[in-house]
Amino acid sequence: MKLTEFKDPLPIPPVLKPTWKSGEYTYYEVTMKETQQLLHSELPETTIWGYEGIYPGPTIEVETGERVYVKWKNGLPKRHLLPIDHTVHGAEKEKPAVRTVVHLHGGRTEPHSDGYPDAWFTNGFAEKGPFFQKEIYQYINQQSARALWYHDHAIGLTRLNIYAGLAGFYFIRNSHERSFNLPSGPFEVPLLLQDRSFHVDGSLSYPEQPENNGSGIYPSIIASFFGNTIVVNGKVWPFLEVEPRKYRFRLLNAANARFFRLTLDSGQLFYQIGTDSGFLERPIGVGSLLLAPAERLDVIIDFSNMEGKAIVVKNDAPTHFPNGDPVDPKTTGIVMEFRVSQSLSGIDTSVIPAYMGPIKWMHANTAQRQRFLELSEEKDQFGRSLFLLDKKTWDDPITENPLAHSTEIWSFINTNEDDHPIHVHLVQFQILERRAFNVEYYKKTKNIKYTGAPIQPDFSERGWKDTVRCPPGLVTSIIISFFPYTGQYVWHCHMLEHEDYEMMRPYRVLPPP
Ligand SMILES: [Cu+2]
Repeated sequence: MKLTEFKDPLPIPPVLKPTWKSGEYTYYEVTMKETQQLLHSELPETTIWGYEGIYPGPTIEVETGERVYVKWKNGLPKRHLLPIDHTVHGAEKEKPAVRTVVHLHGGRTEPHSDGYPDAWFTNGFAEKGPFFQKEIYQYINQQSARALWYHDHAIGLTRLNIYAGLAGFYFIRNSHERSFNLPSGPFEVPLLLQDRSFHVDGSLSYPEQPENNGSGIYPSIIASFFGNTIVVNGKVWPFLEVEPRKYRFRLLNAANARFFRLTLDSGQLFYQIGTDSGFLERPIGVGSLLLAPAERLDVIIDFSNMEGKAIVVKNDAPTHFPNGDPVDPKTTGIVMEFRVSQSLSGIDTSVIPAYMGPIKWMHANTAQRQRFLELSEEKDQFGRSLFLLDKKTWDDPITENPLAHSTEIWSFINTNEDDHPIHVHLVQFQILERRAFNVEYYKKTKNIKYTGAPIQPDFSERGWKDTVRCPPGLVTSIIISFFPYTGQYVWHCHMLEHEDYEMMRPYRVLPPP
């Protein structure tokens, strides 16, 4: 059964209303609930898990410096919607099947509010993981305007909990952003991109075992999930009616493992104004947008003079990325459609700013330390793929322990075939360079023999980031300052099947001596 594309309008997640707001702080309560939602009008309703019972969750909007408290509550049933692999660390049979913990991705958050994977809790906080500290999380939002997102991070279940629907946007706003006169209000649209597969009864389909993996484990984790439909803001292949004017789109790749490389079939450019963590210095016009899982892009599309046109957003990122199978042009190659069918409600006075302000560039010679960290593919005891960071598992002792307020270079040596999007909690960083090296020689000797000159980051990446693509055969170097908190965080690959199966490590920011 092939669902008809562009059948349903794009939903826009509602903005969450605070439970309490004073001059000092804002307080939200958010309950995770199991509900039914229509993800395509030709499908029966789908059982999903949503923050406040909707998928994606409501958008949280805050100001720079606003003190925000959120009580994340688990109101989910005892039984999981999706197949749990009990051989995965943290998801053992004796643990509660339904455990949740919320991470605000891109936030500079104190450790006990960061959603540490072992700080999980069950319905009504009846049971709690060993790192659980508090019911109400604090976010001080000492960050400039940008798009963050909140999502589940429970140990051994993240891929399943996010697949069930537990993700939403979190925008930080400020007067600097407002001074640009960007398209706003109805002309600013969040786009949360995912892929999903469905059973004919409308229920979410997630593989229970990799094909022919011979592990004998059932259900078994898979190496990467790729769905056969593209879902935007919780609708399969939606359309959006627009006016002939400029729109700002806040793009987020919230897929488990799929990369997106987006183009407009009108041949138009996207004007990119921001990265994961704020504005670029200047806008860039680009024909295609590449988004690895967890990356965000802030772009403007100008629909002026396009009255009556239908513009399809296409995707051509191979699965796996970058060396996998091509997408199917009739299904996973299609994302959504813009219909320039509405008449202009008023003159478009919004602008694409010529300059958004300076970025304080960090230089390699300011780093106190450089760490070389291999991204490797191994086999587990059952013969399944196992991806590791620096050849270590989640349970190995902590080895990344930077001092607070110190600066380090982390160089990710990718010796396997996948491009891994590496995310470091607490911090934002800049990409210094990528450089080709001799993989076979490295595997034999553990020495890096470079085979090419340093490659500068893409223009689209020349800003603050919290997630970096680490392509195969390259050493990808980022520069990070660790502040303002000390304590224990995690860093990991954001392909969720990798993250859940050992491609995640704790790290600790130590107080200065
Ligand atoms: Cu990975």
